[in-house]
Amino acid sequence: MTAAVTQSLSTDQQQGRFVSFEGTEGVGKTTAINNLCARLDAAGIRYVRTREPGGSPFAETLRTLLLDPKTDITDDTELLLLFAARCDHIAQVIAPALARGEWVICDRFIDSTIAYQGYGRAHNDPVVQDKIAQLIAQFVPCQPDITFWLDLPIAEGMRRAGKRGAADRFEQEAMDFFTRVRDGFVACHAAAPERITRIDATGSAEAVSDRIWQQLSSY
Ligand code: T5A
Repeated sequence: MTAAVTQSLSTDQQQGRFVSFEGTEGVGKTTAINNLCARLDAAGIRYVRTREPGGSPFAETLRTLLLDPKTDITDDTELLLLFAARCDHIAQVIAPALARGEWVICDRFIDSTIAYQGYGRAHNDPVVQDKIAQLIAQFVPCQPDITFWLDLPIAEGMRRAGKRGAADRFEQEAMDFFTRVRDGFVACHAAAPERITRIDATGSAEAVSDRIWQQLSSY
């Protein structure tokens, strides 16, 4: 297993890479990241596993507030808190790991903001999309090398996520919100096909992980 995995990544590929995972609720990002990290462990590749919102102590504090169903804030406040969390996360975790030559495996990053805040909240309002673009330009010095967009019918993701119990502030949104969010990921993919790879997230967790590994190995 270890030898096979190591052979499937070239020496160059074993240098640090910034890999993000994206998708609507319950598509299987956490599960896919677990499986990827197991393969990276087996290959002896050093990586930092992290997530957004969150990833650093301060950003995790903001995550708790952002996901709390009792939090009552405007869309602009939500957007700015997401970027405050991201700014700290990049400074404390992502940039140092990349500088050390390690891989960064991140559960959600900028595409989630475009999809959730730009499409889900703001119905693709160009004014809001412009705000997001400006925030990315100002505060995101490092973008992922590779993004895996796990695509699954919304209802199936909700069904998978629903098995887990209480819904957070985002999971309480209605189906049309998540339909717009998926439209947002479709748009992100169309705008950056060289960075974002669509992964069919139907089928078993093992099959999804194999699709991701196949793509990563050929990157
Ligand atoms: N957000 C985030 C924004 O609005 N803007 C932003 O800029 C950012 C960064 C974060 C929330 O914040 C929002 C988006 C989110 O609503 P999160 O923790 O990332 O929250 O939440 P989710 O995406 O909802 O994470 P989930 O844990 O719900 O989904 P995952 O990680 O995609 O799915 P996972 O792996 O936990 O799987 C869900 C269930 O399905 C099973 C698993 O065992 C689990 O029970 N499963 C499968 N079942 C069958 N077949 C498979 N292939 C399966 N894969 C997993």
